[in-house]
Amino acid sequence: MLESWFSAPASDLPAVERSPENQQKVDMQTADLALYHYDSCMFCARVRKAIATLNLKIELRDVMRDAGHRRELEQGGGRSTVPCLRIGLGENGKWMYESADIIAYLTKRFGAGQGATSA
Ligand SMILES: N[C@@H](CCC(=O)N[C@@H](CS)C(=O)NCC(=O)O)C(=O)O
Repeated sequence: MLESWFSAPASDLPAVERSPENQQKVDMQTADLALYHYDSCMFCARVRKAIATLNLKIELRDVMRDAGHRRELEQGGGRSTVPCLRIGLGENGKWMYESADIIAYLTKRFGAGQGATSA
């Protein structure tokens, strides 16, 4: 079971395609998102794969390679667990933990049907 979990796709989503105008709008909407993660974290890998499938430009902040990113995560989100998606900036920023919640949030906000089509 564990093996199938590892080899399972991050989601059942088809790849997303957008017109240049819609992609530009989405890029603006993702400009204040950041994913705190690290390379060898399997939960992070699932989220990174969903981000790629959804064709999103989301800044990746590696907490193993950058102590500043780790500090931001601990201070902003309250704990060091990854993956964590920072949504928004400053005091209005929200910190979303749990890979499944992050994937569901991104899919609902940016998935096919939200100005995007499946490839
Ligand atoms: N249920 C969580 C599991 C997250 C998790 O266990 N992350 C590990 C890395 S793979 C972690 O950050 N552990 C260190 C910590 O919790 O501070 C999810 O799906 O996101």
